[in-house]
Amino acid sequence: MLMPFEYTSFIKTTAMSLGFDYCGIAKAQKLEEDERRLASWLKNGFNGKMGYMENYFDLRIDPSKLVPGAKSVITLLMNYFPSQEQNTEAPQISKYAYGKDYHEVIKEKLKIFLQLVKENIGEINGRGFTDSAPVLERSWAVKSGLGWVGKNGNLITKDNGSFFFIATLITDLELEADNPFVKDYCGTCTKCIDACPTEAILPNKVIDGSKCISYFTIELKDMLIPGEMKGKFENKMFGCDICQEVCPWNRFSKPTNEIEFTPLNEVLNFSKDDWEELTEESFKIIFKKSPLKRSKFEGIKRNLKFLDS
Ligand code: B12
Ligand code: SF4
Ligand code: SF4
Repeated sequence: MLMPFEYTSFIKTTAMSLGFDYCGIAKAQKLEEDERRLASWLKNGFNGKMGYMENYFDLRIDPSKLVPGAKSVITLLMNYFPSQEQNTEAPQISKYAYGKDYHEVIKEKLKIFLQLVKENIGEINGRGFTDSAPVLERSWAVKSGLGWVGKNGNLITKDNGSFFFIATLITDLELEADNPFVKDYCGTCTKCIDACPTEAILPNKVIDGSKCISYFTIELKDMLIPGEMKGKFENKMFGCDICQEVCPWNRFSKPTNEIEFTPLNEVLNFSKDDWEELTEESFKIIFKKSPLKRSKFEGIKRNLKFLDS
């Protein structure tokens, strides 16, 4: 068993050994400023039809509501920047969705992480999350010193840009906290705001989720995408990376080492015709473990039709 003074370095070494690229720690406390930001975001309806964003408000701003007695929030980042590009003529898929679904890949790693902590430190209370839980992951990443929230709303690291997934582990273990990231390296740049085709990027790092292409192509379950968006999607069929691709900090992106994020051949090489001819049966087999399954076959077909209209 480890001594308490060894806990923090054990956490950080374990994170790296499991394939995470960054690990930062913040003291678990109520997120006072985020409470205000989140309330205003919801009040403005920027969640659109993502009704789940209105649930569990109290849990989102207070980690001790998710893990009783929470003392530390460990934030982990995992690079997903692919080494290969998709066929540029084909309907475009966001880079995060080239390989295996990150929810599954990261969930497995978090499970092992908690197991290792219990084996080496003892019985602790802890829960790991990525994306699907009511946790303000970007805010915790800033509080853990990993980077800043850019004008495009994304968490940006100074060394490697923003093509990272975020995961959090909330625990009742007392750990040494890192200093929050207080600087902002966007400066006078406005490239993301200028490039966003649907004007979803508002002042003060606020994203109108209800106008984001990612929302329309992945989260919106309606049969039709609103007509006023016609001609604005720049061939995006699933998600959108425009505000990250134009960001100068992503010149520093390096390809991921995670084998599970290796792009599917179909993602890289399918032509527009291949997508259009794809049957539901084949979709279910090819994209069984891919993030594309969130849109379902009907969603992908709807998006393709919208790009053509
Ligand atoms: C809902 C959601 C969406 C919605 C709404 C987007 C939004 N901006 O809220 C939609 C579907 C549009 C979306 C799109 C995308 N998403 Co999304 N999404 C989420 C989800 C589930 C919740 C986000 C949320 O709480 N929104 C509410 C608003 C109010 O919170 P927020 O955007 O996180 O903003 C907070 C911070 O910016 C903070 N903040 C602002 N300034 C400052 C300054 C300081 C000092 C601090 C401390 C905090 C701070 O204030 C806000 C809250 O108080 C998170 C996972 C999670 N549980 O966090 C993933 C998540 C944010 N998404 C992610 C990704 C990858 C994307 C896409 C790139 C996917 C794609 N390629 O299509 C796009 C990017 C769009 C964009 N420009 O933001 C990643 C972000 C990784 C990163 N490096 O930042 C996350 C963290 C998922 C994950 N686990 O990796 N997403
Ligand atoms: S992901 Fe695309 S649509 Fe959404 S804010 Fe960024 S550029 Fe705009
Ligand atoms: S494009 Fe410019 S303004 Fe936008 S996030 Fe990147 S550095 Fe910041």
